[in-house]
Amino acid sequence: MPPEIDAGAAVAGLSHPLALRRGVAYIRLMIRPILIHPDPRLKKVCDPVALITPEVRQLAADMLETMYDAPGIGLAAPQVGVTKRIIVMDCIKDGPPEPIVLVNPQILWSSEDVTTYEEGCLSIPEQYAEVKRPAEVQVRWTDLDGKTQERQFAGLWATCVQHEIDHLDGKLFIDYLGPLKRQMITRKMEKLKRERARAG
Ligand code: K1U
Ligand code: ZN
Repeated sequence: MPPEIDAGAAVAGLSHPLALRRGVAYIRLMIRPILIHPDPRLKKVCDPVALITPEVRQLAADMLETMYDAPGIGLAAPQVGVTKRIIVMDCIKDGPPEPIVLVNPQILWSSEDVTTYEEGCLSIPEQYAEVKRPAEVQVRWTDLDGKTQERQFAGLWATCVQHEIDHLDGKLFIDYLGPLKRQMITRKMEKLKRERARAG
Protein backbone atom coordinates (compact mmCIF):
# COMPACT_ATOMS: atom_id res chain seq x y z
CA MET A 1 0.00 0.00 0.00
CA PRO A 2 1.50 3.40 -0.90
CA PRO A 3 2.30 5.50 2.21
CA GLU A 4 -0.28 8.13 1.23
CA ILE A 5 -3.06 5.58 1.67
CA ASP A 6 -4.36 4.38 5.00
CA ALA A 7 -5.10 0.66 4.81
CA GLY A 8 -8.40 0.90 6.70
CA ALA A 9 -9.46 3.87 4.63
CA ALA A 10 -8.59 2.09 1.40
CA VAL A 11 -10.68 -0.88 2.51
CA ALA A 12 -13.64 1.40 3.11
CA GLY A 13 -13.06 2.94 -0.30
CA LEU A 14 -11.98 6.21 1.34
CA SER A 15 -8.79 7.31 -0.35
CA HIS A 16 -9.06 11.03 0.48
CA PRO A 17 -6.67 12.05 3.32
CA LEU A 18 -9.61 13.61 5.21
CA ALA A 19 -11.17 10.17 5.37
CA LEU A 20 -8.25 8.77 7.32
CA ARG A 21 -9.50 9.80 10.75
CA ARG A 22 -13.06 8.56 10.56
CA GLY A 23 -12.55 5.68 12.96
CA VAL A 24 -12.44 2.98 10.32
CA ALA A 25 -11.59 -0.36 11.95
CA TYR A 26 -7.98 -1.36 11.20
CA ILE A 27 -7.10 -4.83 9.99
CA ARG A 28 -3.82 -6.62 9.46
CA LEU A 29 -2.90 -6.76 5.78
CA MET A 30 -1.42 -9.81 4.10
CA ILE A 31 0.38 -10.12 0.78
CA ARG A 32 -1.18 -13.23 -0.73
CA PRO A 33 0.65 -15.48 -3.22
CA ILE A 34 -0.44 -14.88 -6.82
CA LEU A 35 -1.32 -18.01 -8.83
CA ILE A 36 0.60 -18.56 -12.03
CA HIS A 37 -1.06 -19.83 -15.22
CA PRO A 38 -1.82 -22.67 -15.91
CA ASP A 39 -3.94 -23.27 -12.80
CA PRO A 40 -7.52 -24.64 -12.76
CA ARG A 41 -8.61 -21.85 -10.36
CA LEU A 42 -7.80 -19.28 -13.05
CA LYS A 43 -10.19 -21.03 -15.49
CA LYS A 44 -13.28 -21.03 -13.23
CA VAL A 45 -16.33 -18.80 -13.53
CA CYS A 46 -16.33 -17.14 -10.09
CA ASP A 47 -19.30 -17.05 -7.71
CA PRO A 48 -21.18 -13.81 -6.95
CA VAL A 49 -20.67 -12.32 -3.47
CA ALA A 50 -23.99 -12.50 -1.57
CA LEU A 51 -23.07 -10.18 1.31
CA ILE A 52 -20.29 -7.76 2.25
CA THR A 53 -18.81 -9.48 5.32
CA PRO A 54 -15.61 -8.77 7.31
CA GLU A 55 -14.01 -11.61 5.31
CA VAL A 56 -14.82 -9.83 2.03
CA ARG A 57 -13.30 -6.56 3.41
CA GLN A 58 -10.21 -8.45 4.58
CA LEU A 59 -9.82 -10.12 1.17
CA ALA A 60 -10.20 -6.74 -0.62
CA ALA A 61 -7.59 -5.14 1.65
CA ASP A 62 -5.19 -8.03 1.10
CA MET A 63 -5.75 -7.84 -2.66
CA LEU A 64 -4.89 -4.13 -2.74
CA GLU A 65 -1.77 -4.79 -0.67
CA THR A 66 -0.81 -7.67 -2.99
CA MET A 67 -1.46 -5.55 -6.12
CA TYR A 68 0.67 -2.60 -4.90
CA ASP A 69 3.43 -4.98 -3.80
CA ALA A 70 3.59 -6.85 -7.15
CA PRO A 71 3.37 -4.09 -8.52
CA GLY A 72 0.27 -4.05 -10.70
CA ILE A 73 -2.65 -1.86 -11.65
CA GLY A 74 -5.33 -4.46 -11.01
CA LEU A 75 -5.98 -7.82 -9.39
CA ALA A 76 -8.90 -10.28 -9.38
CA ALA A 77 -9.77 -12.60 -6.48
CA PRO A 78 -9.14 -15.85 -8.45
CA GLN A 79 -5.51 -14.72 -8.90
CA VAL A 80 -5.10 -15.21 -5.14
CA GLY A 81 -7.06 -18.48 -5.24
CA VAL A 82 -10.47 -17.14 -4.19
CA THR A 83 -13.14 -17.85 -6.82
CA LYS A 84 -15.40 -14.93 -5.86
CA ARG A 85 -16.42 -11.94 -7.99
CA ILE A 86 -14.15 -9.26 -6.49
CA ILE A 87 -11.59 -7.08 -8.24
CA VAL A 88 -9.34 -4.21 -7.17
CA MET A 89 -7.70 -1.55 -9.34
CA ASP A 90 -5.58 1.57 -9.21
CA CYS A 91 -4.52 2.82 -12.64
CA ILE A 92 -3.10 6.15 -11.44
CA LYS A 93 0.54 6.37 -12.54
CA ASP A 94 1.39 9.86 -11.25
CA GLY A 95 -0.39 11.61 -8.45
CA PRO A 96 -2.26 10.40 -5.40
CA PRO A 97 -3.31 6.74 -5.47
CA GLU A 98 -6.94 5.92 -6.28
CA PRO A 99 -7.66 2.37 -5.09
CA ILE A 100 -11.08 0.96 -5.91
CA VAL A 101 -12.74 -2.29 -4.94
CA LEU A 102 -15.49 -3.67 -7.17
CA VAL A 103 -17.71 -6.49 -5.90
CA ASN A 104 -19.91 -8.29 -8.47
CA PRO A 105 -18.90 -5.92 -11.31
CA GLN A 106 -21.08 -5.99 -14.43
CA ILE A 107 -20.46 -4.32 -17.77
CA LEU A 108 -23.66 -2.48 -18.69
CA TRP A 109 -22.43 -0.90 -21.93
CA SER A 110 -19.36 -1.11 -24.16
CA SER A 111 -18.36 1.46 -26.77
CA GLU A 112 -18.13 0.46 -30.41
CA ASP A 113 -14.83 2.28 -30.45
CA VAL A 114 -11.96 -0.13 -29.74
CA THR A 115 -8.48 0.46 -28.42
CA THR A 116 -5.35 -1.69 -28.49
CA TYR A 117 -3.14 -2.00 -25.42
CA GLU A 118 -0.09 -4.15 -24.75
CA GLU A 119 -1.42 -6.08 -21.75
CA GLY A 120 0.41 -7.94 -19.05
CA CYS A 121 -0.89 -10.16 -16.25
CA LEU A 122 0.45 -10.85 -12.77
CA SER A 123 -0.50 -14.52 -13.31
CA ILE A 124 1.57 -14.60 -16.53
CA PRO A 125 4.76 -12.76 -15.49
CA GLU A 126 6.90 -10.97 -18.06
CA GLN A 127 4.67 -11.82 -21.03
CA TYR A 128 2.93 -9.03 -22.93
CA ALA A 129 0.68 -8.95 -25.97
CA GLU A 130 -1.56 -6.50 -27.78
CA VAL A 131 -5.25 -6.98 -27.03
CA LYS A 132 -8.14 -5.09 -28.66
CA ARG A 133 -11.04 -4.11 -26.40
CA PRO A 134 -13.85 -1.55 -26.30
CA ALA A 135 -12.34 1.87 -25.50
CA GLU A 136 -15.01 2.76 -22.92
CA VAL A 137 -17.29 0.72 -20.69
CA GLN A 138 -20.07 1.51 -18.24
CA VAL A 139 -19.74 -0.70 -15.14
CA ARG A 140 -22.06 -1.30 -12.18
CA TRP A 141 -20.78 -2.89 -8.96
CA THR A 142 -21.29 -3.09 -5.20
CA ASP A 143 -18.81 -1.25 -2.97
CA LEU A 144 -17.58 -2.32 0.46
CA ASP A 145 -20.44 -0.38 2.11
CA GLY A 146 -22.89 -2.54 0.15
CA LYS A 147 -23.88 0.43 -2.05
CA THR A 148 -24.41 0.14 -5.79
CA GLN A 149 -21.95 2.23 -7.81
CA GLU A 150 -21.81 3.02 -11.52
CA ARG A 151 -18.99 4.59 -13.51
CA GLN A 152 -17.91 5.00 -17.10
CA PHE A 153 -14.30 3.92 -17.51
CA ALA A 154 -12.02 5.13 -20.31
CA GLY A 155 -8.33 4.81 -21.20
CA LEU A 156 -6.22 2.43 -19.11
CA TRP A 157 -9.03 2.11 -16.53
CA ALA A 158 -11.34 0.69 -19.23
CA THR A 159 -8.70 -1.80 -20.43
CA CYS A 160 -7.91 -2.85 -16.87
CA VAL A 161 -11.51 -3.29 -15.68
CA GLN A 162 -12.26 -5.53 -18.70
CA HIS A 163 -9.08 -7.56 -18.10
CA GLU A 164 -10.09 -8.03 -14.42
CA ILE A 165 -13.73 -8.93 -15.17
CA ASP A 166 -12.42 -11.48 -17.68
CA HIS A 167 -10.50 -13.09 -14.78
CA LEU A 168 -13.84 -13.53 -12.95
CA ASP A 169 -15.11 -15.46 -15.97
CA GLY A 170 -12.02 -17.68 -16.17
CA LYS A 171 -10.58 -15.80 -19.13
CA LEU A 172 -6.97 -14.62 -19.54
CA PHE A 173 -5.57 -12.07 -21.99
CA ILE A 174 -3.76 -14.90 -23.81
CA ASP A 175 -7.18 -16.33 -24.74
CA TYR A 176 -7.43 -13.42 -27.23
CA LEU A 177 -4.24 -14.57 -28.99
CA GLY A 178 -3.82 -17.21 -31.67
CA PRO A 179 -3.25 -20.83 -30.53
CA LEU A 180 0.50 -20.83 -31.32
CA LYS A 181 1.29 -17.69 -29.30
CA ARG A 182 -0.95 -18.88 -26.45
CA GLN A 183 0.72 -22.30 -26.39
CA MET A 184 4.20 -20.75 -26.42
CA ILE A 185 3.36 -18.54 -23.42
CA THR A 186 1.72 -21.44 -21.56
CA ARG A 187 4.86 -23.57 -22.05
CA LYS A 188 7.03 -20.74 -20.71
CA MET A 189 4.80 -20.50 -17.64
CA GLU A 190 4.93 -24.28 -17.06
CA LYS A 191 8.73 -24.04 -17.16
CA LEU A 192 8.70 -21.05 -14.76
CA LYS A 193 6.51 -22.99 -12.33
CA ARG A 194 8.80 -26.04 -12.47
CA GLU A 195 11.83 -23.81 -11.79
CA ARG A 196 10.10 -22.04 -8.91
CA ALA A 197 9.03 -25.39 -7.41
CA ARG A 198 12.61 -26.69 -7.66
CA ALA A 199 13.98 -23.51 -6.05
CA GLY A 200 11.49 -24.06 -3.21
O1 K1U B 1 -4.87 -8.65 -13.53
C1 K1U B 1 -3.65 -8.60 -13.51
O2 K1U B 1 -2.99 -9.58 -13.74
C2 K1U B 1 -2.96 -7.29 -13.25
C3 K1U B 1 -2.48 -6.62 -14.51
C4 K1U B 1 -3.57 -5.69 -14.99
C5 K1U B 1 -3.49 -5.16 -16.39
C6 K1U B 1 -2.31 -4.73 -16.95
C7 K1U B 1 -2.29 -4.23 -18.24
C8 K1U B 1 -3.45 -4.15 -18.96
C9 K1U B 1 -4.61 -4.61 -18.42
C10 K1U B 1 -4.64 -5.10 -17.12
C11 K1U B 1 -1.22 -5.85 -14.18
O3 K1U B 1 -1.23 -4.98 -13.38
S1 K1U B 1 0.24 -6.31 -15.01
C12 K1U B 1 1.45 -5.14 -14.40
C13 K1U B 1 1.30 -3.78 -14.97
O4 K1U B 1 0.57 -3.59 -15.93
C14 K1U B 1 2.01 -2.64 -14.36
C15 K1U B 1 2.93 -2.82 -13.37
C16 K1U B 1 3.59 -1.74 -12.83
C17 K1U B 1 3.32 -0.47 -13.26
C18 K1U B 1 2.40 -0.27 -14.27
C19 K1U B 1 1.75 -1.36 -14.81
ZN1 ZN C 1 -4.42 -10.61 -15.22
